[in-house]
Amino acid sequence: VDATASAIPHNTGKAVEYGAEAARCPYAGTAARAPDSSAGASTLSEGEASGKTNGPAAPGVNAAGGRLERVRADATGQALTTNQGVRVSDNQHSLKAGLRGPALLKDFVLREKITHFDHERIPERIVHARGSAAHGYFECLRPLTDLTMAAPFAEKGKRTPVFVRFSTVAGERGSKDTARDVRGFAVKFYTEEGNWDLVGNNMPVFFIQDAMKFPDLVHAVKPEPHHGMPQAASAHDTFWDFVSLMPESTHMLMWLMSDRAIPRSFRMMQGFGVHTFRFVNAAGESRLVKFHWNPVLGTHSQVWDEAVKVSGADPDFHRRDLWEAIDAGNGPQWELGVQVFTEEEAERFSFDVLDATKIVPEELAPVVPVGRLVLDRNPDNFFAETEQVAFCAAHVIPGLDFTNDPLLAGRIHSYVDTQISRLGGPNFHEIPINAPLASVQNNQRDGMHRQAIHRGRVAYEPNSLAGGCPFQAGMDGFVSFPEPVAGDELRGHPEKFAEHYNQATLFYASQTDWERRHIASAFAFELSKVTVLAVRRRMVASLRNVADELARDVADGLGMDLPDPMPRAIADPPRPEVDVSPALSLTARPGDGSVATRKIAILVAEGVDAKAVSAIADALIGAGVVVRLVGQRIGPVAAEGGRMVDADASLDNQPSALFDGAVAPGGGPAAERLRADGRALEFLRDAYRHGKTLMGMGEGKQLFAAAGIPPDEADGGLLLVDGEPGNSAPMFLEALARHRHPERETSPPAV
Ligand code: HDE
Repeated sequence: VDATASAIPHNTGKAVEYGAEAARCPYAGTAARAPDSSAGASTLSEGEASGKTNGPAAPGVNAAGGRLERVRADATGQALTTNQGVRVSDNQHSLKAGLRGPALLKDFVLREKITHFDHERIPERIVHARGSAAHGYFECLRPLTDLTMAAPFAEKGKRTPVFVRFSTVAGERGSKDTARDVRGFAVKFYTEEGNWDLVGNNMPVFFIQDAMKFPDLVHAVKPEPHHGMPQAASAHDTFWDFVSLMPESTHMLMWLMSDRAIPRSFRMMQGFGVHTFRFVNAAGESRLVKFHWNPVLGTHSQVWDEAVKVSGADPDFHRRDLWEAIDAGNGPQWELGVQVFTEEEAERFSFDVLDATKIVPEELAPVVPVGRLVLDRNPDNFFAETEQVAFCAAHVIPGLDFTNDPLLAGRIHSYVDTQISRLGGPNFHEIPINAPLASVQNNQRDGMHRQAIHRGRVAYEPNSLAGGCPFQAGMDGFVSFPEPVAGDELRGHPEKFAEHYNQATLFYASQTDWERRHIASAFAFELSKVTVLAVRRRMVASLRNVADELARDVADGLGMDLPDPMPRAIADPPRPEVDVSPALSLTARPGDGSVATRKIAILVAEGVDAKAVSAIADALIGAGVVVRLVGQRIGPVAAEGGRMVDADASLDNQPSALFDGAVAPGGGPAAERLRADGRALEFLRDAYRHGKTLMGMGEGKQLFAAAGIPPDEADGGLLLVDGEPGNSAPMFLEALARHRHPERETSPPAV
């Protein structure tokens, strides 16, 4: 429509009020001709290459990428259309009877747009609602054909595409990343034998032994139903009421109160399959197996005060960290390790391997590295991939099978069931992120949102009208391991399930002093938020069965007397095989010593020593560190001698908790300005208290004194240096590689 073509206002009565120009025909919008759609990637046709393959992905090729290519949409150079492909002339105005008249019901463009918008949200996951995911591959480094037929372990160097989602458990979809919580670690392997989902957590045990208790556990930890608080936190009455009545939770509580529950990064946490699974080889022989993901960067955590501050400064801290690392080409890696043992060996353990509140200590079955997981591509679309991905503990492939773990049994049911309401019907396996690379043929039909167009009239088996297809695969298909079963139907648990404390004690005994202190103060903090005294008392009484030292520290922290120990379920518990297992300490996995992707702040202000800034920044960047110049405000800063440096962050927009360490370079006027800025002093105090690596250079050293940070030769993470700036960089990098300096901690904090 040519807006100038007609001088007659549409609303003749209002021409004056709105001005003749405005009252003319509606604004036409800018029109661009859509390129020939036959060449575009945004429409689908059966004829297009689907990217589905029946063979293993070639090394270096992510076969899952091809599958998603089929549905990727890109509007570059295209005109706006309705969902029916009709080009939209005006996306600014609804259709009205006169410019000030009523909107018309026949405006199908507006109605389609609003209707779709009204239904944009789907229910969030009942647990693990908040997550972040990435694509990558699993590479077999050691073939396991003697143990399992499972496709990913078939040959050395074989790569299987994966999609991995990390999550918190209790918080809602929009909650924060650094809550004290378990983290989900769910891996979908797109194998040529079908999809295998290893849906694990970053802790190797769980709160409960039997699926029957899962809804109770989740109701207890979620925000309390009357007022919907607290969000993403276990520090409230109902959680502690429940777990203090469930001594089987004690081992998991030790992990949850440890720093494992506040990881520094998804990239720096372990993952575990938790349950005991089965490997089955081609001869039909079975071994029991536990899965471990060990991060190449090591296991590292935050401290509580830091996690609290991060959640205010950047609630997306872990999501951003994962995204940025992959975006920068520093995708994280994990080693997959397996603990393999026989049923006979398991029989002899002092605990039951079907009990998900127990680990198999590495002393009893070593963790053997068999492959590596590499995450190298961010999703294109959060909703389509991260939100719609549907993991399922029941998704196994030939070569893998379940055990009779009663918690696992409930999971085998739950995951498919939950997707039916979350993803709106039984066809969620057709959503591109969930669709297997292996081809799918069966006689399941119809249902909400069916994508496949099944041809022919046969949807049953056996049949003769379709030549008997699709036919049963027989021994080529998934054959359940023929585990013998016997026994009466009854509700109860095996004898060894009744021992609840041995491994909680083992975990505590295996921690360093500072890890133990953190555990005690986490218990004290969480229980201090509990308003019912009897619940606090019951929990401390339970902790007396773990370690008296711990119970005493927690009771001290709560200002209460030590209660009598809680009576145990069994009077004469079996003796554990090991009293200490060093692998349970975070310090057991320092990582490969690399400082790449760590974030360091260099504090700058007017008059800063620009030479020192660039010398230290260059050295850090050379080692792969992410450097930010943090100023009193962002933008150019006049440095000493007329040079300029550019502050890309400010003391307000990136506070100290977001960094792994900080440097205060020299330059008298800068030091003077920052000394007078409470935010700069707070920045250093927080970094110090959080155990981070710090360096003061020349006049920059004055800032530490002003912040009340005492010089301490014995503190390897506090470097106060003079002289050539470049010479100090190696010292700083070495200290940074140690991640934290918890030896400087005092209780209460001196700084
Ligand atoms: Fe889950 N769990 N779970 N869980 N779980 C879900 O499935 C459930 C358990 C885990 O990134 C739900 O799709 C039951 C243990 C992860 O999408 C639901 C029981 C472990 C994720 C469900 C457990 C997990 C879930 C919610 C006890 C570690 C997120 C939405 C019998 C081994 C996956 C969904 C993702 C998600 C049920 C216990 C890990 C409701 C019934 C133990 C990582 O189906």
